[in-house]
Amino acid sequence: MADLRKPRICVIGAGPCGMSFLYHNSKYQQAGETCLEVVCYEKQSDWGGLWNYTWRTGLDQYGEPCHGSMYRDLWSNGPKECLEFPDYTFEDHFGKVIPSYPPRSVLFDYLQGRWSKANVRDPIRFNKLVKHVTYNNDTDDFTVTVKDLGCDKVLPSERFSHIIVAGGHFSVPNVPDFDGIGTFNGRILHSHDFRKAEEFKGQRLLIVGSSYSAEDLAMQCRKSGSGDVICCWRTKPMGFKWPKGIEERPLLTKIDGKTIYFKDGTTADVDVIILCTGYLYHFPYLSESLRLKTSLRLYPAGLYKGTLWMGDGNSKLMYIGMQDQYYTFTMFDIQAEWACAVIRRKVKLPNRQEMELDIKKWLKEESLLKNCYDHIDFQTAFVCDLAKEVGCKYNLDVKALFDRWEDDKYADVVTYRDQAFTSVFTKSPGIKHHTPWMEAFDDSIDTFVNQTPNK
Ligand code: FAD
Ligand code: NA7
Repeated sequence: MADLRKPRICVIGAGPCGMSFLYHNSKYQQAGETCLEVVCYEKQSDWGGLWNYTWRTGLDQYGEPCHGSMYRDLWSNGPKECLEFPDYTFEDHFGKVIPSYPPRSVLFDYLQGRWSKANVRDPIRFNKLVKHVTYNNDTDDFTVTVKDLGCDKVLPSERFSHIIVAGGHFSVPNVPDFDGIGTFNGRILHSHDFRKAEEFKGQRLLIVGSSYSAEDLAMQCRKSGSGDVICCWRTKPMGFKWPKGIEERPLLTKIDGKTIYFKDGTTADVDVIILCTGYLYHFPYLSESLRLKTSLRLYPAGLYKGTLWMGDGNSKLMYIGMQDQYYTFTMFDIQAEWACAVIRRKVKLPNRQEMELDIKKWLKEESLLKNCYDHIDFQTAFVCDLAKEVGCKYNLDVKALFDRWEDDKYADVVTYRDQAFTSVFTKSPGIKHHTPWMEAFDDSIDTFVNQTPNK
């Protein structure tokens, strides 16, 4: 049984969220606070979560569902100044100012720089899949069962006083069915399995969905020479001023051969269907009473401060990064810092009734939001509230940058990634990339970073 006087913490996942927890735990230790035992189980063979790119799709080398949803051509879909860590800026990492929309490899390098500097790899057990987590009412702790994927062996169960769920929620595709889809004479894939835009050169595409993946895959595929792209929407169109070759239509109603029928009575022939229909919250490893069940939203119900599970577990199970995300790395980081502070009793939890009331207040505010600018305001308030709780010395509010990003996208979805932003932490003026995004095909760190600033 875990010694409850001394927390023993299990972190599930070594993606940005789990790593932020390890980072803040190590900060406490560096500051001379008690050293708590933390074990982080990661089913992949390296850290980084989605940022640890894989070419694989379907099942991984161990026969487990492949976690990766990122594609090779991915470039940041928001300015890096919106996700920059105040205590480890991009300038700290690269030693110079770099443009605002880096490719995937540059962002991953930045993340790894912070983790390596803090030396937080030690607690991670790689190739270890968390299979079951249950809460023990009688002993007020958790039993965790883990499989060593390399040895194909379930290890003896372990007991922990706290659980940090940081397994991500953009890995299990939501795959709807459409009339006639089974007879479609072409390729069908979900964005989870999309890896390389070049593959679709010359192909006519139907993209289902009207959110980030739909927008980005439409643009990526056109950039790489695809044929015409039709994006179709269920609730509302994305509404950008699309470049030639991309259009939006209402949702499809049926498919016959290669012909797609849409709600507005139009038809089109396509070669490929890409389902950009989002992801499921899927935590099969958590027992029912510990399992967050939600759709993608800014404030998943049942989490105090968007983090602490109000169901079973006696306030000792926390989820990080489960929100819909405008803020990413800095939001995960402040949630992780808050979780550390709760475990170390630096932040005192109010009684249950007050926690419920706090959740209700946020849910009410969430229900009143009308557009993306409101969403950004809401998440800014969420991040700043946590920052206040932990006494964070930095101002994490980058709402003005997010608002400008949205304006840029609506002004021109082709050129928004060519804009330059100023870091709120270093105040160094932003610089433009040497090549417009639409013409930039070399996404290596070297090419992106080692360029002459255009000042
Ligand atoms: P993940 O990155 O998913 O990491 C979770 C980790 O948990 C993984 O390593 C996984 O292997 C591990 N894990 C899961 N279950 C288990 C288990 N049972 N046992 C052991 N280990 C387990 N964000 C941005 O800021 N900028 C972007 O440009 C951007 N682009 C994106 C593009 C795509 C296609 C997607 C899907 C997301 C994008 N994101 C982007 C958002 C992304 O969600 C976050 O940046 C970040 O990766 C979330 O971190 P996480 O730790 O919550 O989850
Ligand atoms: P999202 O943001 O969850 O969007 C999913 C989209 O799929 C959204 O437009 C949905 O329409 C649409 N959808 C879902 N189910 C259906 C069905 N049955 N029929 C038609 N359309 C459907 O997922 P993304 O992959 O775009 O983004 C996830 C993350 O990846 C994001 O945070 C980025 O960082 C990258 P709705 O609007 O609900 O009608």
